[in-house]
Amino acid sequence: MAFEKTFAMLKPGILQRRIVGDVIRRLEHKGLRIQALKLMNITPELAAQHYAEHKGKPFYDPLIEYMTSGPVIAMVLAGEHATHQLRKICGATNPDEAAPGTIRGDYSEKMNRNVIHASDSPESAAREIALFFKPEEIIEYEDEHAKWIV
Ligand code: FUP
Repeated sequence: MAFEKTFAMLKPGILQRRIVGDVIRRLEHKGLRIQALKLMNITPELAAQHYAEHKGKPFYDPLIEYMTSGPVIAMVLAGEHATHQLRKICGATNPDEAAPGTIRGDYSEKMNRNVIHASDSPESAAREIALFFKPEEIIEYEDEHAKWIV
């Protein structure tokens, strides 16, 4: 594992509940560096590409409906082992299993409303980043803070 980019998406309920700041604060405090961030409505086509691996499963149609029900915030985050670290901060997919202190553990009650998406591998992250961002939207910059945390 190494310094890498990963992809996160705050799902529609996060905006409605006014907890965007709380969730992003947790990511920043861990040391993850925001390199791209976009408030956007996702089309059914983009949602279908993003969740292609789940097509045909019983939860697929409600998932696409939920993900297109309101704006999301898509992000590129960078850091040491960023994909692994982000997954740990998010907690288990099922909020019943997500530990207190994790984002899903603290803010969600049901699997189909689990508030945040996080890539499950560096390969998925690369695929998902390319779906949501153009290369020029991802900003490389000097991180003065990095020497204190990396
Ligand atoms: P994750 O990688 O943690 O986002 O989880 P998955 O790719 O397995 O699932 C994607 C999304 O589908 C989850 F965030 C919630 C939803 N889902 C369900 O609603 N029911 C299920 O049984 C599994 C997943």
